[in-house]
Amino acid sequence: MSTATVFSSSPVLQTMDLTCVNTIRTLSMDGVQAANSGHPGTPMALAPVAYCLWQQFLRFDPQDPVWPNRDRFVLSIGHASMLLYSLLHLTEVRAVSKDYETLGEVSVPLDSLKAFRQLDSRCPGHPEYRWTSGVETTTGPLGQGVATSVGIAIGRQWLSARYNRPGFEDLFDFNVYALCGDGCMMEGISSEAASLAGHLRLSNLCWIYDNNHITIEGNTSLAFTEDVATRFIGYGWNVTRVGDANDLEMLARAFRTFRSTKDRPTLIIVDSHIGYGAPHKQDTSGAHGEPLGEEEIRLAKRNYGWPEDKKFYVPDGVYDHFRQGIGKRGKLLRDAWFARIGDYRKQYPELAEELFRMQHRQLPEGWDRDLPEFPADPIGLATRESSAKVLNAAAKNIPWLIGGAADLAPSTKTRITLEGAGDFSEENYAGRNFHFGIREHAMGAILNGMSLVKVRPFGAGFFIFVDYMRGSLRLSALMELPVIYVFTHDSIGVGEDGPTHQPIEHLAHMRAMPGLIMIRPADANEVREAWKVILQLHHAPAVLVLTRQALPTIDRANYAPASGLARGAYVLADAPGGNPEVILIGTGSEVSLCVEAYEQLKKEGVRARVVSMPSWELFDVQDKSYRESVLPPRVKARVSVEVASDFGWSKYTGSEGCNICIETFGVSAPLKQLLKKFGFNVENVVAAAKSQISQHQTKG
Ligand SMILES: Cc1ncc(C[n+]2csc(CCOP(=O)(O)OP(=O)(O)O)c2C)c(N)n1
Ligand SMILES: [Mg+2]
Repeated sequence: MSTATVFSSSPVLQTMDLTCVNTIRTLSMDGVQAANSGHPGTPMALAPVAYCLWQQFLRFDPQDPVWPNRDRFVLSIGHASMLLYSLLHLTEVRAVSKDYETLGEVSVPLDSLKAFRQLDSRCPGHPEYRWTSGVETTTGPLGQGVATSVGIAIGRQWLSARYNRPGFEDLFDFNVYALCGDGCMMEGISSEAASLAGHLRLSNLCWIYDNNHITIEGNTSLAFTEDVATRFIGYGWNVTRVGDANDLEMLARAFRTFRSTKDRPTLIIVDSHIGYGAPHKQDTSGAHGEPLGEEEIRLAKRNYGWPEDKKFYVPDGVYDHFRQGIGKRGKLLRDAWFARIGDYRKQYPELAEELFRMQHRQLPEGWDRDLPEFPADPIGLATRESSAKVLNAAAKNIPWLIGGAADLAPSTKTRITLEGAGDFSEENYAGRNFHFGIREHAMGAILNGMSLVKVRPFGAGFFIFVDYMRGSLRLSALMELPVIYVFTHDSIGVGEDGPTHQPIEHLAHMRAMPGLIMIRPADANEVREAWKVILQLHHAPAVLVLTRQALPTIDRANYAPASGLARGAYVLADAPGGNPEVILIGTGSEVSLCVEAYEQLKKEGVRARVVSMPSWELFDVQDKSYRESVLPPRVKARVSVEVASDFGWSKYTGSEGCNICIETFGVSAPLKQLLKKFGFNVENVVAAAKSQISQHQTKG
């Protein structure tokens, strides 16, 4: 097909529509060219799709891009970021401050488009939530966007079910659109998420699949021949097709079909031509991920009937056209919503108050009043058990604390057992217990999506399977979303299940991730304190790491209070006069072992200190004087005890310290045998402490 034919085969584009579409295309091409890197081809192909959706359908007010009932647009093909940036620019979306006040300036001025991919530009390589207003979620790792969109759609259903009332059925009725490509479709996470979306019959969810048959290595025939339509029909989706991405009529018809489909999600498969209009690069992988080049751009612009030498050109009337379309419609909808929220507040003051707090990430008054205290108990209970109690006590007072597990709620003890909590299902979108199925990766992305609509989600599983969801968890951290991850079965403590189920390097993995708060509490009262800290986080995801096996509940009359947890590490037991010869540092299940060793050492006249260190991240942000009061620099004899890799521990023990750890995979056996095999017993800790003392004395 010659380019001319392709170009003129767009029969239904009206003049102003065409001008707007071509503005999006040329801004995208020029942005990538100026950056000398990026992905021009897909924005060129999908400009009409995005234009049709935004201009005719999206219920979005560019003047208030955080209006809670706005439709969400997710660019799952994050590499096509210039498509989104061009739209944000042309629709004059306003910038929003971090505390959600809408500011006067535009989010993406033309200068930002010109500075695509440059330091500090509002237009980074891939769209970043919390950096560019109008970006609903960070995308780039393929598949994450679509999976997150399922979480947004789930969150919307939950909000509707809880807060909509007769006469206020439209309080929450927004739709979620996600634009995806071959890459998203190939990634397993999209299958997990689509399967759940179909199961839950999320009729507010629409994915638009750019079926261009091109990925980086070439034609999709290299690796992808499945029948996507049949696959999605199998998931229970409504599947429709648009044979030409330039056909605005057909696109509009597909979006109308989506809006009138009330019993399942919709997939719109759109056939497009990557690099549309570029004479030498259209339909080739060459249009995917590199600038077209000045000459090819000139020729493409010629094909569009565009001034060939103009760059970043926005013809007269384009801004105004968007103002009259999405701008006007969005503002009317948004203003009407806010007008009615006043009536809602009068009729349902408590629900309105809940919504206000939730949307501002605040907690209800008295949210922590029922959190339990646990009496000292040498046998104690597993931290997953105490966590269940604390979680339920918190959930009682925080109605939007909702979540579930990847088929492991009975093991992770994460069920909300409060009366009426219910199960989230197609029949009951108000349920607070979620069944994500055995889909860890999608669960993480779905939690992100739920958090993006401001409910407080938690997700649970065995710690070992964090491996399966690291991609999503990383985006929680990158987006600064306060998602709560509850991971149990945190060590060789799982015993007989063996090395496939025994985390070793996982604590180190989590500690290495920026922006994440991990807490591994030592007993039931530390669990309570951990939840307290976690629930008050606004901009960080938390990972709570819990045991399967019982841990003694430390006698706080003899040892320091658990409230020390909030500072990440604290002196639990100390030498007389606060003058230790050696410091024992433990986390989680190893803290009680350190205490036992401490008592033994005390009997022998050795001055030891026990530091419980449930969270490196919380400790590292304390001021220096606190940190040095816990770990005095002069005390070099130090022993860390943790049933995991020692990776990173020398940061606290020094290169001459001792790390009692596990350097191999685990083994299948009863826990007692394992603890002996790996050296987690009092004798070993005592011996290590003494050896540290003599080693450092000799040196000193
Ligand atoms: C998880 C993940 N793996 C690999 C990549 C690198 N990558 C970026 S775009 C791309 C090809 C995507 O093809 P497609 O979705 O069809 O986009 P198109 O080329 O059609 O724009 C790849 C492999 C990525 N961004 N994310
Ligand atoms: Mg493709």
